[in-house]
Amino acid sequence: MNDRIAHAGLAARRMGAEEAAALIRPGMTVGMSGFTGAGYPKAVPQALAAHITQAHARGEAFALKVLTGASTAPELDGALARAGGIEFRLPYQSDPELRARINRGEIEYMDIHLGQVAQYAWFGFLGKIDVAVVEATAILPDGRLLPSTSVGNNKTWLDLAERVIVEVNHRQPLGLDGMHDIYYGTALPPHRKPIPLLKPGDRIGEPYLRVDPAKVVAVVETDAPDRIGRFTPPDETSTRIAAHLVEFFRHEIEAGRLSERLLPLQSGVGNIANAVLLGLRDGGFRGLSAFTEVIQDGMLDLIRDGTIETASATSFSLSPEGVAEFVRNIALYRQRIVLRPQEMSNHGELVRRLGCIAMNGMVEADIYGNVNSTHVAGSSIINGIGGSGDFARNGFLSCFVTPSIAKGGAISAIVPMVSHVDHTEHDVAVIVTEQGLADLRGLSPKQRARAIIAHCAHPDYRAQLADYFERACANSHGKHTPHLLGEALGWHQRYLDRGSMRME
Ligand code: 0RQ
Repeated sequence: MNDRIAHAGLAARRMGAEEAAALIRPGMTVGMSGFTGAGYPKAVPQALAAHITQAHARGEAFALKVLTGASTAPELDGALARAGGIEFRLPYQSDPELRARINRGEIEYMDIHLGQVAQYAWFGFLGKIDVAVVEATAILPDGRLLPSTSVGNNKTWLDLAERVIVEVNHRQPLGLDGMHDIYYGTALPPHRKPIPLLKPGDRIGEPYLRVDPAKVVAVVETDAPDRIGRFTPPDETSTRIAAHLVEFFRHEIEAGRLSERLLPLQSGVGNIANAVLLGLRDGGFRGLSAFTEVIQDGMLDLIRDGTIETASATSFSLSPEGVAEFVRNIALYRQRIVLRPQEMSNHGELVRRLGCIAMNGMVEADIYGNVNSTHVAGSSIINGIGGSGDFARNGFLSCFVTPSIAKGGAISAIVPMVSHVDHTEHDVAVIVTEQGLADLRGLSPKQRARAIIAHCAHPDYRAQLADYFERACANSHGKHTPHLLGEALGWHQRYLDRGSMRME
């Protein structure tokens, strides 16, 4: 036994990653830990990838159904995809190798709201979960697990899987103890009860993950950091997007629809989200709260300086500098941060009760406010819907942000019709680009189109969009949401054919 593995029976099941990986057989469904590059198993997936490569060299088929919390890292998604070892993957992913194989049609990928994965598994919609591979910070004397830097779907995988492999990562700080809140009051319909959470910082569960020690077939020790890249400092575009949003919040305060402390913030991943958070601090906001999925570097800064008082999430996504700061001040962060299972951090009931302000990135929006968060030209996936839909549908305010152009101006992020729909016009209240902000609340489709074209479109595309809209208003079959169907997706086709959406 050592200080991190304090259960005698589980200490006796320690073994190397290769031996543990050999317990996973072809065709199995494996639930792995990991959410936005944090808390994923570091050793077993790589050993598994090596086994798969060897099996393929012998001419044997070997592929798995891989379920996670959200995106992981090259050591998991990258290694297994490269080995040709994934036949099915769910939910959100962001690994370049995995993405390339999905887009080549080699891997089946199911994109699903992050808040709904656990119940989908509990409903039996994903079939049997054969093995859970879950990273922990430590194992307690009674066998419960001190979670690591993400909780994700770990509770569900540990409860449902027939067999469990635990990776105990010595690199994860023991100071995480007390930061997690694992709610065990969930039930299946028709036996569900209200979830007793009224404020983002409420603790309604227990700090540890339960697992039946009899199911644990292997304990593997690792000593490796989460692998998350550095954030680029906010550029002019993201700073302008942030400024538009901050001005909008000020306007809402003046109108009496928001207080100075706003409402719990949800902020997506990426550099724009980071810039928005910095914009709030620079805008003089204090005593805010967050009910979100991921805590990035930007949010850590705001918690330290008091801009944000309490934050609830399911994962940390910190750069190496962010990790160093987190470890340095972990006692402070433990008082301010709660990490929950993603079925709670992203729960529609809670998002609606708390009245979250949802701010998420998007690929494109159309003139009526439908949003595509996931696909390029309607068919190539970038990452996935993530939790954006959990918050957009249920939040108090649903904001989507993007630069108005992509690929050096060859693409307009505002198009006549989105090439893929993740968030329908009914779930979208505010669209922001560096050009401006369109407040769509209470507007009909044609009113929305005028606002989006005037405020969000890039000047290079504004006249082209206005021309489409006017001709659609004149010639469309129906005049409620005017479209010229033969032309509506023509902008995307032009980009594929000629490398630009511009009409010249
Ligand atoms: O591609 O890297 O090849 O240049 O898309 O775009 O501008 O860097 O923006 O990093 O904020 O990502 C929607 C993908 C935006 C993200 C998306 C190309 C662009 C670039 C990335 P390159 P940017 P971001 C909480 C909520 C869904 C999940 C979500 C996302 C690349 O925000 O995945 O919201 N959201 N989760 O060039 C073609 C366009 C494009 C385009 C951008 N219109 N057409 N390509 N790109 N616009 C977190 C979780 O749920 C875990």
